[in-house]
Amino acid sequence: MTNHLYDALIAPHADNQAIFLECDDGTALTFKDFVARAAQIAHVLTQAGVAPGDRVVVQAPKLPDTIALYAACLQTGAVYLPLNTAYTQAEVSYFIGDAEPVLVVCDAKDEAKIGEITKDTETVILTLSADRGSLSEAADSKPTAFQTVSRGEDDLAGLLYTSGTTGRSKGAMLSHKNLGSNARVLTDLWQITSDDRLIHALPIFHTHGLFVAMNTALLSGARVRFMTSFDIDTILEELPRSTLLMGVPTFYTRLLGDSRFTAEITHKMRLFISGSAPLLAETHIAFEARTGHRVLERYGMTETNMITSNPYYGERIAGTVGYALPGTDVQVTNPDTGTPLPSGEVGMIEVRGDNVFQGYWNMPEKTAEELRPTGFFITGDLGVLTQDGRLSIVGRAKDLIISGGYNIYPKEIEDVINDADGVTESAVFGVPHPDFGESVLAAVVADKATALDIDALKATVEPQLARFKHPRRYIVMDELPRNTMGKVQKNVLRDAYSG
Ligand code: MLC
Ligand code: AMP
Repeated sequence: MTNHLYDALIAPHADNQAIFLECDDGTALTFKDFVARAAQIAHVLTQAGVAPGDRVVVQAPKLPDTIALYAACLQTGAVYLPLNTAYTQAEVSYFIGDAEPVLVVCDAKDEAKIGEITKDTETVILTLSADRGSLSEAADSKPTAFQTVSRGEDDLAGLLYTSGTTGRSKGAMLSHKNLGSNARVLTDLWQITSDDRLIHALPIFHTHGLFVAMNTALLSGARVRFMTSFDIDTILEELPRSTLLMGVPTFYTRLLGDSRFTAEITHKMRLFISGSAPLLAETHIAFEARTGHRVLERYGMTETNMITSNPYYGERIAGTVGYALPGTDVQVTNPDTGTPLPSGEVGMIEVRGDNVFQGYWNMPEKTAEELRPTGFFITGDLGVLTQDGRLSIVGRAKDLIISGGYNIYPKEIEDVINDADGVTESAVFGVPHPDFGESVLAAVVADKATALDIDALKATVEPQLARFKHPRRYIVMDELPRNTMGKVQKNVLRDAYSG
């Protein structure tokens, strides 16, 4: 029986007594114990009726059992569907409706809310919480071995939702091969081995913290300092005994903002990796000046896993995202015609390779729009290649705000604001923010007849959207700036309200 990803990431550790996860409370779990725990959870999944190909929705805290649940999904052939813990009931309701999971695993505090969403379905709910939960308790009494379900490289391993420019989130279908190939390439390129100790302070519901960080650690047998969340004091404490950090740019600006962050405490560190949002060249330069380390910036997407990386050996250039990963093709095309452009010209970044997803769940038209018959995926990012193939991202063709590494699609927020009483229309846009990179503002045009009450508007909008999507300021305008075609000029709003 072969299982493409389980056999690569989990099975080899069945007898590995080395430490895998070190937690905030001082407890540690060996790889061997992790494999056994995943097997116990796999038994719980099958008992709950999860069959190969079934989706398991997970909106749970960052715990060792949450990672073991991911491994158990691989082992049982289920499709792992993680959700941001900040998502509201309205947001989660859409994902559950679209993905039709057999099982939802949530924090015990959210069980009633999830129950409300699934009440007319057969969906089973189990809980995972810091103080245990029904999934963990059920797993305790299960056997520590499980007959691994056979899965091929094209079978789905993950379904990760990414918001769309139309406002509706799209589920990116990721196969065993998509995840396995990228983990191999990154582990090799970044030279990750069992001698490494990775500081893991990212959430585990996105590609970065789950696949980039955990899959490479599992593949290489690296030790992971598994932090519940980003906490600067803990990071500073852990740096002198660690070798690797993966973070969003906010991690690096926060570290630089702290005078305790010195070259001395980074002397054991081998590699600092940044991604998910642009790392400002000034951050890269200041980081090197402070520590002597050049941050390695890489570029990726939920749909494609990682696409490019600055070199491990060789020049890491501030403001560039490096070369296409081995086995991945990157081209820059004319956004209107799709024709490849020569180096030096700005255009649409497109990517092809084993890392590129299988399409959007239940959305064949969307898949056809973004995934060419040639296998190239149209990223929506604008970039330019040098003659020797080094990529720089220069902008986005998609209307997207990236705040602290979280993607925020203005259309989703505009739809909620426009539905509120007293609003004619709105435009949501991003402005530079010193900590999060970008921050969300909303320009709102009120109905002529009413005086808009911003507090009432917030009270309508905010319960529907995760906190990180909330506009930090509402600006009431008589009308939105538009070009001659009638299109809202968000660049005009951005220029007017930056700073
Ligand atoms: C938290 N808040 C945010 C926010 N994170 N607001 C906007 N954007 C964010 N990213 C809110 C909180 O709700 C809180 O609201 C307030 O800001 C202060 O919170 P905090 O405690 O200071 O934030 P913190 O917990 O420190 O989180 C910041 C962060 C976190 C940057 C560490 O957002 C984070 O871990 N981001 C990583 C996201 C990520 O993994 N992205 C990868 C996507 S994959 P209040 O109520 O107090 O006002 C991908 C592909 C690829 O993009 O290439 O990798
Ligand atoms: P997501 O949809 O959450 O997977 O986010 C993917 C998007 O993040 C990409 O399309 C880029 O716009 C952005 N992104 C990821 N890495 C980088 C980077 N190093 N520099 C600039 N943008 C990035």
